[in-house]
Amino acid sequence: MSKYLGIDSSTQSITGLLIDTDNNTIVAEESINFDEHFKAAYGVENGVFDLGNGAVHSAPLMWAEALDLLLQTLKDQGHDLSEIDAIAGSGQQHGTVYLNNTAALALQNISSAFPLKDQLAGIFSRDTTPIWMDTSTSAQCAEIEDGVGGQDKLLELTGNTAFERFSGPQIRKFYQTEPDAYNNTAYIGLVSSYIASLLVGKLVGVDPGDGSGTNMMDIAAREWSPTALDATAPDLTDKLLPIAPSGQAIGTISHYFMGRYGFTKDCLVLPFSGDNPSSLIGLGLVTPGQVALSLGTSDTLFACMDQPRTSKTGEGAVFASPDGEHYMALTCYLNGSLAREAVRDIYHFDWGSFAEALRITVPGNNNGLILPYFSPEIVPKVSEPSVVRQDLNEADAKANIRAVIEAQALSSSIHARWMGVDISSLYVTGGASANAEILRVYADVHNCPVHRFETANSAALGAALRAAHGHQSATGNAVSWQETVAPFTKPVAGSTIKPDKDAVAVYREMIIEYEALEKAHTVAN
Ligand code: ADP
Ligand code: XUL
Repeated sequence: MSKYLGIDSSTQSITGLLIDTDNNTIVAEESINFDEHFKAAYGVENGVFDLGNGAVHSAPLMWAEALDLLLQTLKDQGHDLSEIDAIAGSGQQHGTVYLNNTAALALQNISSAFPLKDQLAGIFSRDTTPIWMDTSTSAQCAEIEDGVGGQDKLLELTGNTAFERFSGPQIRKFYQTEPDAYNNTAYIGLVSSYIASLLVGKLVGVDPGDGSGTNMMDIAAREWSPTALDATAPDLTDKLLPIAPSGQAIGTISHYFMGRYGFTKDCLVLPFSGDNPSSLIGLGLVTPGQVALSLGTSDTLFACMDQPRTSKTGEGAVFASPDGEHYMALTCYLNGSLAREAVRDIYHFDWGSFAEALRITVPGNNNGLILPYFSPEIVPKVSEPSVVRQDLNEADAKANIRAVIEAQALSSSIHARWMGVDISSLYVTGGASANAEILRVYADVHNCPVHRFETANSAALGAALRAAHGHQSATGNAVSWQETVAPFTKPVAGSTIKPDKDAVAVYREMIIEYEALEKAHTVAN
């Protein structure tokens, strides 16, 4: 029996996905929603705290508690966790976790008699932690770019211009605003490496996939860049562990998880990566040129590339692929599901009537347009929420719903140009990919077929596949990435949505209008 577990610690939930590679099936898929279980205890809303002025944080202790609940739930459902050969995982990207000098020992001595939350509360040098939705670090972005010798230099070195949500600017802000707490920090990890550290019972490093989302990693060498670290904060090298190659196990599962959930001592743990790099694998994008779309809390459009093609305009980000070989190009929108939920809730719709609204309104929306920045936006850069309507009556619920989806799809086309790939098909994942009416708009805007997958949890699936690939390599049974991903990444039969040629023609015109509206109301990134 060959079973592998993928864990994705995301913005609103933590997901576990268990695969069996003997018969190529997903045998378990379970999510723990943070608001549902922890809103009362931690006060999160949509998994986060909005602290104002663009600062958005979450609670790393809550993520540990959620990990316990996830594994307990899988065990209670009757899954025999002793059958799992290896675990890998992913985390929402960029979020930083700050631990003090008691953390290493606390992880090592943890007792399986008590839950993680009772034993780990003292390990943090910062109780809440900034996540990818945080837009409060524009000043630090400029300072870091200056510090390395300019924006072009940072781009050349790390693959990315400075982004507010990236870890480096966030670390710099912490150092500047809370110098004592910064000095009390012994270890800085990302969401990914923090959850991996819990599993192996020792502090572990960040993988290149997530390291490339920090503005601190030399993208060519896949190692921390001393120049970028110096420009970020003092003594940073001492607080970071070396980058951990994505394909090599970081250890075996700790006695805590063996005692509590029945894992065996041989269960390998692979480095965790970012959720988007993990989705690249989970959608089978191991060949350059393939493109996918994730409609989660954030919406992301991404492609697999041979070389790190960079975005000088700051529209896109480049990450190392956890396949150890390729790169991914990514455009990330903050107003993904949260904007869809905003318009759904304003008009008191549910997802059923939301889909119906899309079904009965016409492509092009009778020229009604919206800029759907219910929250600040990453692409294009918008620092304050601002919703702009053109030829659109705010009272017309159905037209507003269509306008939001059309805006998101048109924007995904405009801001994919920098990737330089010809989008001939789109592989779609994330919670909103369940909604075929949304996917229809994407098929028509991009003029290509859209494929849906069995699971919307592609990051967790990618992690499970990475666990399989890593375990097989470690035990002398290495298989190619193509062979690893192929059986699990076939689109659901009959799910493909083909473009409609009349709608395609409408959107070809509409994109010009939309781009003009966007340009009139935003600054270039
Ligand atoms: P994340 O991994 O970022 O936490 P998910 O990929 O799990 O997010 O997506 C969760 C989101 O999917 C929910 O917040 C919800 O807005 C959205 N969603 C779920 N079902 C539908 C649907 N039928 N139509 C549109 N959106 C949906
Ligand atoms: C990517 C990004 C988000 C997070 C949360 O750069 O910020 O997609 O990874 O999913």
